[in-house]
Amino acid sequence: MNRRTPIALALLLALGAGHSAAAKKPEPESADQFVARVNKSFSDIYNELTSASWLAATYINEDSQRIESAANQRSLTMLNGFLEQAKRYRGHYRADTARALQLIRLSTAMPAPQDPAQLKELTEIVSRLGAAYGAGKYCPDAAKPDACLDIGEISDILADTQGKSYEELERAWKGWHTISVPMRKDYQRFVELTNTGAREMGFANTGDQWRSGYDMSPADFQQESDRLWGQVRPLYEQLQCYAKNKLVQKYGSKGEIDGMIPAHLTGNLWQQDWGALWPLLEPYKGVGSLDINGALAAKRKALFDKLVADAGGAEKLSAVQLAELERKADLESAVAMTRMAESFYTGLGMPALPKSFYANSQLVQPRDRDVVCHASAWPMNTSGDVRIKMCIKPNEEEFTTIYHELGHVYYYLAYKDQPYLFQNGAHDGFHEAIGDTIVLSMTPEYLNSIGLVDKPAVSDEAVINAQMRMALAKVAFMPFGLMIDRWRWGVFDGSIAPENYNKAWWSLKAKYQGVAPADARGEEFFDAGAKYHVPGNTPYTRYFLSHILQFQFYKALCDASGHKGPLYQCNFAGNAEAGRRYWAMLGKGASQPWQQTMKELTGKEEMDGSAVLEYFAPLQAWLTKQNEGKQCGWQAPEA
Ligand code: X8Z
Ligand code: ZN
Repeated sequence: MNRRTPIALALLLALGAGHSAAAKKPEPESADQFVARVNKSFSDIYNELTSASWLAATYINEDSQRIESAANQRSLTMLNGFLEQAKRYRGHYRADTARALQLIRLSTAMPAPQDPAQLKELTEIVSRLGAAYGAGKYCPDAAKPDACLDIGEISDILADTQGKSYEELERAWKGWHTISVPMRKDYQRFVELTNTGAREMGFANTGDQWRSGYDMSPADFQQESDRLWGQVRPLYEQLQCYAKNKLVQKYGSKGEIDGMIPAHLTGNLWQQDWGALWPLLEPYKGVGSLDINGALAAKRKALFDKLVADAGGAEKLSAVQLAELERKADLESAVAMTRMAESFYTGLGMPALPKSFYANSQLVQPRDRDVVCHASAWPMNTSGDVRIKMCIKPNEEEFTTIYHELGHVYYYLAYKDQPYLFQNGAHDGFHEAIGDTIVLSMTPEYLNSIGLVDKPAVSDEAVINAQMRMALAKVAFMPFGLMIDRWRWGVFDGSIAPENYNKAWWSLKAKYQGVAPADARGEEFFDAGAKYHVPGNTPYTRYFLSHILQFQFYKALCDASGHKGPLYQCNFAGNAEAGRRYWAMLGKGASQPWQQTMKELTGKEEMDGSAVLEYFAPLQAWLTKQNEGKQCGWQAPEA
């Protein structure tokens, strides 16, 4: 939850009902008064909704779903009431008021029908979908319910690209994709209902509403996203080619499918982060050790060993006591990792996290119930009660995800004094880019400074290794960041019919990512539903935009910090000027068009992929050389 969920309580305007003919006609509410009332009403009811959603995500059962759905019903009904009232202020002239009025229409990603029965149905579906994803498990043996695997366990299998066989990886990948089969019908209905809501709000469909949040027309935005993809695509194609040929070296002809990468071989359920392929793709073996997984696991083990020693040694402890200490070590390790991330932000001059953050966040997976493990950051109210919800394990991906989540948290803290409607990112890609900009600053030098890796090697080979590590997270992600909403835009506008949901999903994965399933995935599956943001209804183009923006922000902050030399070497940790400029940008929230906010930080009004290319220039040249004479490109099946 990085954008709050919508809010509402249908307060009808008191337009003088019951007053005598002689009584003075009451003044109609001015646009500014209306906006002020909307801001206050949203703020007042907000906490109730977030508490209900928090419970539903951290304590999955039918009761919490019911409460979440009821809270959503109330808030969406209030929103719909305000939307009706807002119509009288159409064409309002004052820029900030007109902006606030438009933001009311964009304040939910789930436009709800005016009809109360349909609205109720929608909130029930969305709670059910969220719970189904969070509690999703693959049960290899129906007779052994205790042997079911959750997403964490399945992800661990998939990431073990060295230890597991081709078949084991495939089984785990297919296993996870069983969880979404039952979601298909609900999702189809969800599309119909939100489309009705979107049309009532004056949008062509839900996708059109989503594309309207960028201070430009939806059509221009679509074109803009194509343009940005065009800038970075050649870099992705080089990486895809290199990875594919390495997979062919390892697995023979099974390592590719018409030039595409088999979906279960990238170490990630959705092929969005290829970090787990490091052992296969590391350019220069062992040059500049960047074994962050090993370092974090060792720290966790040291915490456990100390707890055991303090308790008198393992031989004195029962199995139950040892399990409790394992648990304690998990939590201490997660807190220590979070503190390291917090230190980056406070080192830039930002405030320490409130005590309530550590008291109320969910940092590790509870043992006794189902929760949504997918990481998220929460503004519980509109005045600084912030939390994250994660199931942290001591590994690199989780470590960088904490920095990502704290980016959301610091955005919430920075804009908390804005009116409710402006308490948001300049656009949603900004929100996603804040923490990731910091992740770009986690150079080998930075990682060494916090005691995670040895003193960095200085050589061309070390540069390529460090760049590859970043590219497997960032470049591999880019086409994935785009394709999810290419699919949903098509689903919402009807160009992808329900009977083609899965076919269209895989043809977009082929087109953008150059990825294919090992076996045909017919319409008996609903593979889109196996990705959190689809049942969770979080728009996804934001992450693609973020992967462009974060390099622009990084460059701007590096410049502000006085960095000289190649962009990829910049680490702005501890730099007060970079911190001051970043915090100033965050504080603006959504109070002005994003182009203005962008200009204040970077000097430019456009999103632009050239900082990505500047950053990865050494790797792109290296990849091009490696791929010389190799078979590149792929044949995507007909759409
Ligand atoms: O969902 C997330 C964050 C929460 S906003 C953990 N991300 C996307 C994903 O995991 O699919 C971050 C990168 C992409
Ligand atoms: Zn995020």
